[in-house]
Amino acid sequence: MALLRVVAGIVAAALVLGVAELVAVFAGAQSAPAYALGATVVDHTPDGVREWAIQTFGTSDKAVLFACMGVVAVVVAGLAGLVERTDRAIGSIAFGAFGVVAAVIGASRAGSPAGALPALLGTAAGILALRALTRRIDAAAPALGATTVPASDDSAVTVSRSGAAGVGRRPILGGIAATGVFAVGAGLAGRLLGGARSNVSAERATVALPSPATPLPELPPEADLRVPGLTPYLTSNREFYRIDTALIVPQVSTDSWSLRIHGLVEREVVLSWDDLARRTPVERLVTLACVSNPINGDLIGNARWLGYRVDELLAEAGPRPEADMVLSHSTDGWNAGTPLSALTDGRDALLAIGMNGEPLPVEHGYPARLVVPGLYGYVSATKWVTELEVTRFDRATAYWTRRGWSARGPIKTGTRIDTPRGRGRIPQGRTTIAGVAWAQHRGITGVEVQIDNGDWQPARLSTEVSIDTWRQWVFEWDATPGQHTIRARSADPAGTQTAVGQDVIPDGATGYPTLTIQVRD
Ligand SMILES: Nc1nc2c(c(=O)[nH]1)N[C@H]1C(S)=C(S)[C@@H](COP(=O)(O)O)O[C@H]1N2
Ligand SMILES: [Mo]
Repeated sequence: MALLRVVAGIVAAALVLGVAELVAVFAGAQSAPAYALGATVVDHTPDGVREWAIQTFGTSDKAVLFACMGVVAVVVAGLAGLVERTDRAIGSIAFGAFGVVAAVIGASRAGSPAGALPALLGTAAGILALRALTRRIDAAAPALGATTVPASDDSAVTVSRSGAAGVGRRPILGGIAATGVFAVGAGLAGRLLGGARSNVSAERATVALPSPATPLPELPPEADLRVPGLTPYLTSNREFYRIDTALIVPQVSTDSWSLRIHGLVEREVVLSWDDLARRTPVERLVTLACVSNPINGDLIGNARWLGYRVDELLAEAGPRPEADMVLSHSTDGWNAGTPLSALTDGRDALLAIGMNGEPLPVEHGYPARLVVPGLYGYVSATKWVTELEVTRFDRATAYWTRRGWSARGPIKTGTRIDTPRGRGRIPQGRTTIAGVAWAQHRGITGVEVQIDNGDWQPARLSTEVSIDTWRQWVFEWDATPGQHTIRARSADPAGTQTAVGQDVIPDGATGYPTLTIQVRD
């Protein structure tokens, strides 16, 4: 009996989510409880946990979050089912409480009262199902020999057991199965319809990118040294790291997209996609990096970005003299605070619409995002961007700054060893050590390699394409048998990067990448 009650609670909860998914097709994907609650958890996850999740699960962190939420939901729903009785609706009250909370969060996520509907209607369906299933279980309970039957009364137990299969259990199991089927059907239908309705991939495939004012010059032959195992100079869209807080990739169509520039400006400006089309874009190479990139990590990539100069767009609105920050907002409520000076000092800060010759991939911000050379993504690279709010650092606080990260995030000079890779054993003799080095908007002036605490020796560098992109480096080494420690470090015009190790929080990791390898004899 207890098991049936637990299962009833779980299928009733599944019905809540299934019906909610279906209603969310009309109320907006952001309002589905699974998404709205997940997004709220993401927004309130403590720094340490977030860092641990990113470093442990990488880009699967979102799947892990949903799995954890699923486990919690199953446990809570099972308990609610277990305590529910026809004349004691404790489980239903728990469902109702969940529904109210999810409705409030759904409405606020969707930005409209309609966002409450998925949770409310879903919960109503779930409570009806839980009540109906509980009534059947309670009605059958005496016949099924509930725990109230004294164990010593053998005849009573025997009678009730025999009645179990025939009278009581079949309608209960039927009800549970029907509820489950309905829940899964509604959920799948909601997902399919919602996906078809909002998916912008088809639209993206039809976007014809404008040509830049001047085409990018061809890369110098030595920009990419093409060493086996070494990261290519250009990162393909497929290989490009993805970091964001979005549990559902925002689907923003060019028709609905606009960029509003407001706040401390002379005149508010709203640009539609067609307004952009009347302007001429530029194309630039910029290496984007995440502040959460650990030493030797891969949350960094170099792409060719097509976009409109942010300094020109801002000039149309006319920032007031007291402004010193631009808070850029995305459709999903995320934001970044960028120093106004970084957007207007002449560097190639772009409102990007193209990445490596294609419209922005949807997960990289389609149809438009910011790319600012020299600044970590969390303070600059807003994807799905629709608003530039000109403001001041002492008035506004951006998403990650509220969560303990630095308000300002210039990219720190860094070095990565790509080859040889750690752990494996390598043969003795001539060995190519190679990697990448970056100091966006300052430029890499040199890379040095150290073997076993010996002297630092200069590596060979790829040709500098721009100070906004990384450079490859190569060092030839005659590997001798035994264990060796390899370190690398870079310099920018201000000097050699710091050897002091620091974690990614609050403004980026520092320290030299170190590799320990075994050389065979
Ligand atoms: N809307 C939105 N934009 C965002 C983020 C986000 O969470 N939401 N994350 C930022 C961070 S922390 C980084 S490092 C870059 C990563 O961009 P990519 O995913 O295209 O590599 O996007 C930035 N833009
Ligand atoms: Mo980031």
